Amino acid sequence: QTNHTMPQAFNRLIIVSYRLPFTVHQTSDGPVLHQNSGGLVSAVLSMAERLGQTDGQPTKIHWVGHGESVLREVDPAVLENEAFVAHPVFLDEAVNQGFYEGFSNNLLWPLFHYFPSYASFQEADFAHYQQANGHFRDVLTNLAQPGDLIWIHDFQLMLLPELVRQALPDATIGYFFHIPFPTYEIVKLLPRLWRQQLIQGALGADVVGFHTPDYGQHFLHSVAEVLNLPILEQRVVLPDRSVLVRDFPISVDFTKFDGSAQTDTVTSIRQRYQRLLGHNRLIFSVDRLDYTKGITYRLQGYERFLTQYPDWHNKVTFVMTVVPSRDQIGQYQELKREIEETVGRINGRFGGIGWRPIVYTYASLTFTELLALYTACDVALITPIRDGMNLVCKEFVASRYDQRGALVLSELAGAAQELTDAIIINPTDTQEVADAIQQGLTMPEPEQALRMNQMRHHLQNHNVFRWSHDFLAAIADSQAPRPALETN
Ligand code: GDG
Repeated sequence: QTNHTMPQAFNRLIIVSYRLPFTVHQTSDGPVLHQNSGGLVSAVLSMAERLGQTDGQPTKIHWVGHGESVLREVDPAVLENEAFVAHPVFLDEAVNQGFYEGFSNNLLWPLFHYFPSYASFQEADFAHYQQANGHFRDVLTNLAQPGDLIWIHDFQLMLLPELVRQALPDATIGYFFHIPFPTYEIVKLLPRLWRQQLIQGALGADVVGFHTPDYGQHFLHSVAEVLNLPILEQRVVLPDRSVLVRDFPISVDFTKFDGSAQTDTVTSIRQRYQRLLGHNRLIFSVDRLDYTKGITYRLQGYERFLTQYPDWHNKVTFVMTVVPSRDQIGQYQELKREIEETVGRINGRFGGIGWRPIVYTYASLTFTELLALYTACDVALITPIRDGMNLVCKEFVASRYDQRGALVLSELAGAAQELTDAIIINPTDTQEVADAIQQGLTMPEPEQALRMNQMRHHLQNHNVFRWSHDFLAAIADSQAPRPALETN
């Protein structure tokens, strides 16, 4: 693995995201924090290892995020482990509701994924969004010291970079956007004041990062349209400084997936699954319950495949896992009902006593179960209608140390711009999906190996450590003195 070192220019790293990387567990001794694992956490932990020492101890990462109310009572010692110090931002329930469920999940999420008809424009939600971003700013201004690097994440905190900039004009701030940034035609649907504040908000950072060059271009176009600011190459020119806007494609911890896939635990779960499924060929998908993930079109594509390629009846099983998410919201409940109806219909139409064409679960998998399925399947079917990046497809590729399996990937996932050796499809074209499943199931082994190796090679080099390193290095670079930018 390439050694990506932490730029030396910073004292402490402060990560800011809506969620803290902990889950709270209630025990008889009171609440205990349990550290989550995930891409961002491992990327940040790898940075921690490279931050060096403070008073003979590894330097800890500070993480600011929304604090569940149980954390109000806890001893501050509980908010710290060997790697992190958590700084909870406590929000009033109504504020959190309007900010997170309302403005973030019911407006920005659908709008920025090109589902404007799902977007709910509520003035009260915007007020709560402003208030909540202000609470994050308050916690940060109490915490930050000169020399710190503040790295803010995602669409819930779009106003925060500018709020921090106003309070701490010399702060070093990075902002990374994890979802698509849409074309100006979509941004224009936001009331004038909202779009001005959101774009201005992001520009409080020194560097604004996106997954793909397109998202960055869309953002720059909105900057020009909404704020009428000059843009020079990839920099927005402000009176006293400039902001670098660039793509930094997020990725996975390649070595972790590659290594874990080869362990005895994963192998034995994989063999158990294969036995249970009668050694059928396997198609696999996993996503959070979300209308952006294209689950219904995927089912229709599979149905078309079963209709047109009947030789596969009894010989193939589609294991489709949907992970519970936001299912208190009407649109998500409706989607869940639609998925379950479609699964029932397809299983009823084609299945028999000894064969279920779709094995559907609405639950989360453990990490080892996930790896067992990544490595057991013949085809991974990843068909979002819109996805900022999509890490599932990258994890699947990283897990395939055996160089087998085919990836069917939507052209509307950010990842499709990198994983060009996948079978790239349009998810709404159910005929194309049906044919891609057939192509994946019948792909000769040498071709599977060739494609898989190209993609693995790419991910080995473009892993999550490179992502965080490149982002932080761009910030360090933006701090270096440079001649004033001039525009004509
Ligand atoms: C957002 C953007 C962007 C899923 N089910 C289980 C499970 N997972 C893990 C996967 C993967 C993660 O959740 C899902 O990541 P994605 O990237 O696919 O999707 P979003 O949650 O929508 O993430 C997305 C991402 O941010 C990063 O910037 O790529 O475009 O929408 O890591 O492995 N993990 C376990 N059990 C499950 O059942 N253990």
